Amino acid sequence: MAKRYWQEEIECASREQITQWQNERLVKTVKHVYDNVELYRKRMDEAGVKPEDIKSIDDLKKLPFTYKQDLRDEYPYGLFATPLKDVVRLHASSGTTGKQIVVGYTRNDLDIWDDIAARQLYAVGADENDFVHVSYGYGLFTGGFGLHGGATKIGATAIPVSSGNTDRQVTILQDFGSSVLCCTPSYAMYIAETLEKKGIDPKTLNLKAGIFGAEPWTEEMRRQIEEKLNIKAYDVYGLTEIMGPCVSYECEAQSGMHVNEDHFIIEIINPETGEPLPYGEKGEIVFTCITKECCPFIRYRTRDIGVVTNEKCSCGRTFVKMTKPQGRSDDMLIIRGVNVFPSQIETVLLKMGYSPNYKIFVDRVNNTDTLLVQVEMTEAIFSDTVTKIKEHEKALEAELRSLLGIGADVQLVAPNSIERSMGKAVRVVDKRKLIDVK
Ligand code: DLL
Repeated sequence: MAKRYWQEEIECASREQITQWQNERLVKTVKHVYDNVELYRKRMDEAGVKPEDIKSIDDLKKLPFTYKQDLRDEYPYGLFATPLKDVVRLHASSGTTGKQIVVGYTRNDLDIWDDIAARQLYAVGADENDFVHVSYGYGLFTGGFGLHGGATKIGATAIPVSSGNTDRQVTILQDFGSSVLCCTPSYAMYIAETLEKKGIDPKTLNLKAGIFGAEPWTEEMRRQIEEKLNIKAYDVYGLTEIMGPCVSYECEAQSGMHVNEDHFIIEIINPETGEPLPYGEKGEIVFTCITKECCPFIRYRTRDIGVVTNEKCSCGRTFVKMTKPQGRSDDMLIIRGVNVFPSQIETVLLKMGYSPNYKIFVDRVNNTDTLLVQVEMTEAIFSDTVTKIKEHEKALEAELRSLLGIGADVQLVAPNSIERSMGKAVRVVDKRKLIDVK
């Protein structure tokens, strides 16, 4: 793919230039939130930090963290730093637990969002000749509108299909000539499965690339999607609180996502102590927004676990890259004292030739944690004898034990028996938590 950028002078800027932008913008943003949001003023006063103490990004660590709980406590508009008359759009997310959180955008915030989504689309090879098929949900979720804004900004034809109605998605893919598909990776797999069932060869479609994110997915899953849809599959990361999709974006190197550092400062911290960690070390991802007007969260604790690298990228972009988040610290399962990420289980399943249609059940029986992995058999296994199926289960159990370091039970279930997801897949049922809540 020829090298192409939406904003080359920014995406390929020198480190000195990026640092200069970050220094100037951080100073301005800290003053903005201190002057306009009571919570920041209170937290900074308590920490003994004044806006004047923040002169450059080296002073970032002096600033208190912001948490998702703060958005819940200040629901709905308590953290907005601009008057409501300047807010032109609201987005919200309910997450898996608790009250929903609300984030506002000014006109200027939306322009920036469109630009970073445009960077993502350019990075995967899209331009004004493309048809961008957006199957992320439109609505309060940021996925649909986020990619849509980028598509119209680059002059491509946006197809705002939204999620659901998979038969119709397929018809549109065929009839409208969609060339870039945007949806969750689990939904991309479902679309691929539907094509297969209908006997449609993906080579007959116009698709060339996909922008998949909003949930964890593995490299194995990427390979499967690329093969089944005959496209290049790119990762995209973001969260409602920061700016929805495209906070970081993958380029043709497909080896991590460039963080839009002219708008967001990324830090990796030790989640236990809050201490910043150097590049290359694994920890919790923390973002500080430095150009947003309405909700410029400062040192926002994402709970996502990842690694940042500043190695030179072959694409020419100079923004640092973050790895695929390896799960959220609050998604991490602790089973019999061992940390288990659902993505580790997915890696094993896909390597062993199973589809990414699985469910993980965790329970506590007689004070001992139990782990059950349900996965759909392949059609070939389905026609095997019961004894053979048991052997396949044992083989998977052995593989899981060797990777996770603890035993897991495996239950192979009939093909197509696990419910498909049109948005973020819910794969873990932790019955221990359900009991705790009661
Ligand atoms: O999922 C925004 C988004 C939309 C991102 C479309 C990408 C594409 P939330 O619903 O607030 O926002 O969920 C944010 O999803 O903290 C991560 O835990 C997870 N997540 C997002 N992208 C990825 C990814 C959107 N590429 C939460 N890989 C984040 C792994 C991801 N996890």
